[in-house]
Amino acid sequence: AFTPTPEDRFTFGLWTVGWPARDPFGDASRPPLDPVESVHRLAELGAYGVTFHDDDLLAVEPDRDKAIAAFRKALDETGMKVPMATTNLFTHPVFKDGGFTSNDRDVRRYALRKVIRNIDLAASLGAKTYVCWGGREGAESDAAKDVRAALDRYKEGLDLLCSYVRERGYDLRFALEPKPNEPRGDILLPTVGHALALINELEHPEMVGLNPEVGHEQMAGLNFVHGIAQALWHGKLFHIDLNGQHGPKYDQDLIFGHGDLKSAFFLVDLLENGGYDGPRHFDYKPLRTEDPQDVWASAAANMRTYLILREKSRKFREDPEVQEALRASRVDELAQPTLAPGETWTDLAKDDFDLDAAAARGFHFTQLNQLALEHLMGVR
Ligand code: GLT
Ligand code: MN
Ligand code: MN
Ligand code: MN
Repeated sequence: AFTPTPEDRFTFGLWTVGWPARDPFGDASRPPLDPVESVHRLAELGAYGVTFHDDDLLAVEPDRDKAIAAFRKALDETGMKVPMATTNLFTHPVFKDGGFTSNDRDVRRYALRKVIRNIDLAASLGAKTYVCWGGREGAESDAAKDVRAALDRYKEGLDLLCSYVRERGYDLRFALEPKPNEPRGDILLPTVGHALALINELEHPEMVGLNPEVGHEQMAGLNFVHGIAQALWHGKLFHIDLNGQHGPKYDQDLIFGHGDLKSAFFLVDLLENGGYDGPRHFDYKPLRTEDPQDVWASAAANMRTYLILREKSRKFREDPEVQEALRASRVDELAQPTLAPGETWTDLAKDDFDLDAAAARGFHFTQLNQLALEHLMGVR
């Protein structure tokens, strides 16, 4: 029952299963993984597709043309899709002060060329979303970065990329991925809210949305489910990075559900009922302790956890006691506009309102929350 199929639209970054587990304190604990093998293995596990950075394709084959040919062949053989692609503007030391917002103008121009080259490949593979994670766009010192100028350059870069996509006639939209810190001390566009605000200043705001990552908002101490709900409300949830995180600390990139499980439950409930129809994309890191076989167990665990939570959410919504608790908590009453059609502020004065009675009314949220937890814990 919890076996994924392509209809579930699960996707994985090549850089996730392919992470050789090099960290700031230790060398790689696994050998490099051929993207061709990743495509085949993920297809066997029931995934719908893969996503990639330009440089991910070169993990074992340094010749770009050969690497792309082998990747295309694997996609053809398996029927795997590429709904999203992105650019690595963070590994090479040239990007140490950023790509689009490096103080070094030559680097900014190189970064844009690097993105444009991979956009052509992404479009030819049928990708509909192009992610921009500005991991190096930031600073460690407030003296070192003129943030207002950096935002001008961020906008300039995104405007230029949008105009490129329009000129080429590609069916491609951009998705910004917020993160508060790591690898920079402070990263620009640290949260969903900051990124949404920048999008409104762009030449083509309709072409740019978000790719929020579970762990990144939680690193900032924020409620991911609320962030996703607001992104949906703005029509800006173009894509999503699912993973796990234990609160504000370094970016853990755990398997989905292996961090804050309760938040993962409410997230799946929102994605399944809130109008998101994009891929369910996992951006996690198999633990450094794991061997190459364990990597595939970890990939499967992401999808299985999602499917279990999807089932739990369905049962939660169907449970008559939950429906009664939702009514008792008046959750549906919030959907009712505060003024009736035709009313204005003058009508507010006509209310026959009993202040003491309203103040005394309880909302009974405890019962509702407990029911959710009991569904999640599997006792209902
Ligand atoms: C990198 C980062 C992720 C981003 C990827 C897209 S790459 O691993 O940590 O959160 O989504 O560039
Ligand atoms: Mn992360
Ligand atoms: Mn990551
Ligand atoms: Mn991510």
